[in-house]
Amino acid sequence: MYIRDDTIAAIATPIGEGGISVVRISGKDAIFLADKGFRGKLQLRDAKSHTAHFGIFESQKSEPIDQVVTTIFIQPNSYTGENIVEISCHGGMYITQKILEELFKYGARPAEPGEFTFRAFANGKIDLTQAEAVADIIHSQSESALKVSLNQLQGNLSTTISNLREQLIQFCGLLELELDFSEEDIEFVSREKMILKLKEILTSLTKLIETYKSGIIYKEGAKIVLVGLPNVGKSSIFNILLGENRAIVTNIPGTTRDKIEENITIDGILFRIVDTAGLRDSDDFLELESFKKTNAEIQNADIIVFVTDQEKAIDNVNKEIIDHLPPNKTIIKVRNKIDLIQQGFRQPIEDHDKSYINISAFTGENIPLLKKAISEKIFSHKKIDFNNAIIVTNSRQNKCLNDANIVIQSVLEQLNLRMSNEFLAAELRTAINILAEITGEITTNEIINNIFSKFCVGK
Ligand SMILES: Nc1nc2c(ncn2[C@@H]2O[C@H](COP(=O)(O)OP(=O)(O)OP(=O)(O)O)[C@@H](O)[C@H]2O)c(=O)[nH]1
Ligand SMILES: [Mg+2]
Repeated sequence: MYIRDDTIAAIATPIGEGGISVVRISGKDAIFLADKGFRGKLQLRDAKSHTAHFGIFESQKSEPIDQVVTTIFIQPNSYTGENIVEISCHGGMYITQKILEELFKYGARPAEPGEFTFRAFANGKIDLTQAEAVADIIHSQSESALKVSLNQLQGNLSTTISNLREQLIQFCGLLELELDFSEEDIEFVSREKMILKLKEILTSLTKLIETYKSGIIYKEGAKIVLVGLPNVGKSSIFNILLGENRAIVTNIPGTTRDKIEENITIDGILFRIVDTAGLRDSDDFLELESFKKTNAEIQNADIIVFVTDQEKAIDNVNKEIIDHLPPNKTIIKVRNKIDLIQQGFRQPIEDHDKSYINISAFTGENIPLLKKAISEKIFSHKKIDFNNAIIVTNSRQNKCLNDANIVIQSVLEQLNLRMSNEFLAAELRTAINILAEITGEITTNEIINNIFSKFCVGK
């Protein structure tokens, strides 16, 4: 994608029938082109910015297509920084497409995916982190993901990065200045002060890098995997957490064969919950294939919910499964079917392990407790203030932060070794450029295409 100043048009609302649809036009001729089809009380070229106008939209042959409301944004005060007209028509696919086609006849060009947002970036309305935030907002599936992206759209990450970059530019400038005075052996900045400041910058970078681990969970959801022996109630727990009868539940051990995955939100955080086949000794081929899948899910889990039937909690087979779970994973242990004791169908088993949560997928007892344990475990290190926290959620940004971190670490080592200014300044420039890549002040066509091609047409 490259910078062009022609006028583009696209449908900005989803394809299909709805209350209204919006056709968006951006470019220097946007208002002029919209005026060719619009018949209202006034001509759009005479309208003020940020005003809405009711009228009829006509074809080139002066046939009315629909009653519309046009909204005018005059450059530079618009999403793209160019003249924008948004035509809201009745939400039918035929009408919307027809208005768009007429606009093409009047001289607009079909917009490429993400081209409106690309223009906003190219015209300095937003930087790359904000463009990425726009995509994330559209795709967000939970309240926390939305808040984190909104925060990024407001430019908080960019500001932090720019501040760090600014400090590096200052140091680099001073080092280069010293080079001009190299014969006089002047130090414009003490090396001790520089080391101290660079360490501070490293700390800030490290903090941002650390947020990525939570950031990716906010954005894509943490994976909860239900594991245990057959028939202990994994699918029943899956269904009750989901709030619908998605997985088949029977009293036949080995009911679940293939893993089932669904999204749920707990405390505004997205989770991907996976029901798996019960683990047991078997030589049945199908079952062995199921176990392979269960094991793969265990490896990918952020949280493992180990389920046991209250009656079997102290069985050796149970212990064997627990011992084989990866030790680096967060495990929540639950004893299911406690209703059977309460109703007098079973005698309680002598079991002193307090690390279990006692639940009943049947009556729903203590399911809120299980949910609470899940949401607490996932961010056990700290509670994040979604409204203000700067959280990195994007692998591209994370890679740049890591790269900058490595370069600055090496600058610090070289400072200690009293390396030459030329060398230090060159390294600092590299770090400065890497940080500029995050916000897009320095970028390549490949990065741009990669980011904007993920948008839909009309955004
Ligand atoms: N009384 C009682 N019965 C339960 C409870 N949870 C599940 N069950 C019953 O236990 C049986 C097995 O439940 P499932 O949810 O299919 O168990 P599973 O662990 O998914 O079993 P597999 O898919 O075979 O591994 C069914 O008959 C359920 O109705 C519970 O909390 N209380
Ligand atoms: Mg099951």
